[in-house]
Amino acid sequence: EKKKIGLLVMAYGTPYKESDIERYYTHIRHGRRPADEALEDLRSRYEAIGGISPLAQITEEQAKALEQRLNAIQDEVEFKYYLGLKHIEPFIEDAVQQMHQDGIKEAVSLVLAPHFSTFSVKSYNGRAKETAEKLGGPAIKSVESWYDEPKFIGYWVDRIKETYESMSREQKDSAVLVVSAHSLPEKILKSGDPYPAQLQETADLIAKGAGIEKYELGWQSAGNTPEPWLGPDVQDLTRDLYEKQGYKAFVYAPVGFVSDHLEVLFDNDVECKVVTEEIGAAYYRPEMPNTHEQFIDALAAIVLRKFAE
Ligand code: FEC
Repeated sequence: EKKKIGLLVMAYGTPYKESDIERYYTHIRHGRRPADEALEDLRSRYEAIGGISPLAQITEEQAKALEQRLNAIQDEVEFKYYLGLKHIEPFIEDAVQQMHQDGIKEAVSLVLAPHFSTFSVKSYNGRAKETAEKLGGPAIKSVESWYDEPKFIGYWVDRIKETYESMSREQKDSAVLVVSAHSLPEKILKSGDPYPAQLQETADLIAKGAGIEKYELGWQSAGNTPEPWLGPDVQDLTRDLYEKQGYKAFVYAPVGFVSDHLEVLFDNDVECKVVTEEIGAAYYRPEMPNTHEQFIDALAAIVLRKFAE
């Protein structure tokens, strides 16, 4: 029998049904219940993308596809996936507990977000390791970031090339690529968080690979709090670029995310699109990685490299 290796796949999580929205939002707010107005606002955003988010299903499909791929490209060990979510069950702690109960001694953990930040990846990996330490196993090797993984870059390069090829000559000549990730409070900069520099590198690599000269970095989905968040926000950036450069086509690549979910289906496909319509420019948003083979291959390469360390 082959040795079983835990594949801890961690992701943000999403409400499974409408009635989960309140407890989910409360968890995101560290246990503080949101005001009725904020809750209603979130409900209406889910409503606008069809009631709930496709994220739960996509995350599970990604984990399954990754397990399959890992077991197809090597036969030394057998990888078994465990889903651990940040803000809803199965929580990260539940997944580690389950690995422990199943007698898993070694595991590799991967967050389904490419860029490291103390606010995101560090907290996922910290929760996993803390639980494993409390229980006395498994030993977890944690991937910290994979924003420059060649096959991941290749995924976006190909989608962006396809997008530009689908444009009319006139659009292509006056198009701009907006590469974005989830905004975070600006205070992360004080502790030298690598998040913005990693996004810049992802953008540079993609632009180079796709042969695109006009590209800009943007931030999206910032929280509604009084503190300053990383900017420019993608909507403001769109308006600003239009005013200064007169671009006729905007191509959004939300590379800080890997799935179709609220932050893309609403914040890009509804909110950014409203702005492009206002200014009379074309809106493009290439397909998210989801379970695309090229993307799953990228994740498999990352996990195997970590496992071999
Ligand atoms: O259900 C869905 O389809 C959407 C899932 C979803 C993803 C996601 C990714 C990230 N977030 C990150 C940071 C923050 C910070 C706050 C915050 C707030 C929310 C709210 C919802 C939400 N996030 Fe999220 N995020 C998703 C959903 N996020 C809903 C609450 C309402 C709102 O503000 O819109 C602010 C918390 C606070 O108030 O203190 C900070 C980061 C990512 C990307 C990395 C990752 O996936 O882990 C960073 C998907």
